[in-house]
Amino acid sequence: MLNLVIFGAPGSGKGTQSEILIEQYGLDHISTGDILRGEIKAGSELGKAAKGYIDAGQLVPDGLIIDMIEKVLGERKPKKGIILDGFPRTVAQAEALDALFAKLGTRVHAVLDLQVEEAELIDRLLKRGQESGRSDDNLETIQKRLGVYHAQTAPIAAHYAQQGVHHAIQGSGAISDITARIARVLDTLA
Ligand code: B4P
Repeated sequence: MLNLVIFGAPGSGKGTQSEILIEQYGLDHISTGDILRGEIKAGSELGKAAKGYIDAGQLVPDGLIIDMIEKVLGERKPKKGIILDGFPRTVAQAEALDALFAKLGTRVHAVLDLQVEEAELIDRLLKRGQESGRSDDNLETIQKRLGVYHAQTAPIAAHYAQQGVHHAIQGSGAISDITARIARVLDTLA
């Protein structure tokens, strides 16, 4: 089993690198952002509850996210492992994940922390907003999301550093170069 957390600020390339890693390593993919957008599209109760937070650049409350992850982890039976993309996003979520994985007899093997300069993050997300029309990819909401990232999400790095599984990855440059940097880290785990 190889359980990876792909971590970083909004726009750091989590979704982009996850797509490549699931192909290369045969991992199951759980993106909380994608699941929430799917729930919003489907008009479910969870989607209705999440929409206001996402459009405002805020995190969806921990209780809703942790219940959602518990359900998804129970439904999927990953054979080779899992890549968690966009989760955990708070220390409370990281602690809940540790407990869920412990119940399943497994753990987080590596946290890949994609590090990108703020100006580049804003540039990437504005570009994506023009192409995808995502409701949270506008300048005002992007700036709020970056503030939330620094206040609530970045402290998770220390949580995983204590467990000895945190890896900083330089996240700017060509997408394939970043994948190669990640592969070098994963090779050291084998
Ligand atoms: P997410 O969907 O996770 O959105 P994100 O942080 O913007 O990252 P994403 O993975 O989509 O983008 P990527 O960096 O790959 O979350 C959206 C919202 O959902 C959150 O704000 C929150 O409200 C809610 N939510 C989700 N999970 C939650 C949780 N656990 N708890 C509470 N709330 C939660 O890519 C961005 C752009 O950069 C792309 O256009 C890509 O093409 C480009 N790019 C990538 N790599 C590049 C490179 N090397 N060079 C140039 N461009 C690159």
